[in-house]
Amino acid sequence: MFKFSLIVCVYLVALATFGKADNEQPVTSKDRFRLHSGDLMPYVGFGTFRIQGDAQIKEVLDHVLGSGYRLIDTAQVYGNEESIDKALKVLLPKHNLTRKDIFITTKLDSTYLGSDSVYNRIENSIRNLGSEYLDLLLIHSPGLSSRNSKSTPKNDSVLRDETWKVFVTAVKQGLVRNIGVSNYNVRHLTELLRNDHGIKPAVNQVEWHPNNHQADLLELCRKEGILLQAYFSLGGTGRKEVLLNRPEVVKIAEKLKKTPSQILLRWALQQKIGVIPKSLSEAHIRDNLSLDFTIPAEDMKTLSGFEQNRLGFSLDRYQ
Ligand SMILES: NC(=O)c1ccc[n+]([C@@H]2O[C@H](COP(=O)([O-])OP(=O)(O)OC[C@H]3O[C@@H](n4cnc5c(N)ncnc54)[C@H](OP(=O)(O)O)[C@@H]3O)[C@@H](O)[C@H]2O)c1
Ligand SMILES: *[C@@H]1O[C@H](CO)[C@@H](O)[C@H](O)[C@H]1NC(C)=O
Ligand SMILES: *[C@@H]1O[C@H](CO)[C@@H](O)[C@H](O)[C@H]1NC(C)=O
Ligand SMILES: CC(=O)N[C@H]1CO[C@H](CO)[C@@H](O)[C@@H]1O
Repeated sequence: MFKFSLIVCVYLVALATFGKADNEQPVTSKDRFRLHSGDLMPYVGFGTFRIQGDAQIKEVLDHVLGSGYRLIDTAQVYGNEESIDKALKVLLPKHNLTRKDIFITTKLDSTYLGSDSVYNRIENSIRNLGSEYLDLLLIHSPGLSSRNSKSTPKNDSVLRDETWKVFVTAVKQGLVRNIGVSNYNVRHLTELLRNDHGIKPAVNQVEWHPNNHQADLLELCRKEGILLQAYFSLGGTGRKEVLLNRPEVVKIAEKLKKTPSQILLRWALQQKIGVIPKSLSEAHIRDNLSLDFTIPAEDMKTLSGFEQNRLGFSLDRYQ
């Protein structure tokens, strides 16, 4: 009996020590976040916004898989789900991978938020992606992008709730493994957590970079075990100069012998925030996965201290 207790005790101490060490370890580009479902989601993924057409998608994803990315971020509105499927049919065997080795995120087209077609749209994405399931499905935004005279009279809050109910059904039926949200502020997320129909959101994907970050949103996500995943880490397509050429970023990059892009991605990763950079260039794709270094505290402070200036739309405009 004593021996047994001792073993249990040693085990518990080992578990506590390991758990602690694990928490304190800086995140590396190979690390994965454990979602509520138990699934592991890579912290670093690849974004595919504005990468379109079978040829371009195949060329880019070949570099992406070859560099070691295992998460692909798409959306119904990116119009590339079918191209991604065609490319993966060839590229997975080429890179000695199977569907299980990769993690695919897609997002519900906001035009359909709260509509009768949500379930159909999910089935359609699964068909497009040639898969039996989605690893992660997100509500693309917390409201309709535009309201016109033909829009539903229901407010955004009701549309979000009705969508989430269908998402929960899709998980229960095995179509989708994890569900989450995108562009949710603290108010939207708090509302969902109050009435989640049995499944908490796994992820919140938001605009997040040194010019736009909110401590309260990060704190709420951490408290609830939700992965905060950043987009526009590099300033977004077409606005690279905003962050990549910023003198403080360039200076820190030179000091640490890294590229400005690696500094911006590491700044997020070091705070256990997911990133999904997008690039058409093979060198950039590789560059963006070399993130296993540490930015010293004083430089983290500099980066986090930039004036706040959202690049995309305001999330507060949604009811
Ligand atoms: N949920 C949402 O509402 C939402 C909104 C926006 C984006 N997203 C997701 O987030 C992903 C990332 O956002 P994003 O594509 O807009 O912007 P981003 O990743 O911030 O920036 C992409 C731009 O950075 C350049 N770049 C990439 N790596 C570089 C490097 N190492 N050095 C220099 N430049 C580099 C790329 O140009 P090159 O091609 O020349 O490398 C591209 O123009 C999207 O693809 C999408 O999956 C989601
Ligand atoms: C492919 O992957 C399997 C299983 O991970 C491994 O045993 C095998 O050696 C790999 N083959 C090549 C060519 O990399
Ligand atoms: C949205 O509509 C519902 C049902 O009509 C109502 O209960 C709720 O208070 C409204 N919320 C907002 C933010 O307007
Ligand atoms: C050019 C470059 O930095 N390549 C790196 C990209 O990331 C992979 C995986 O982290 C490294 O092995 C490469 O050296």
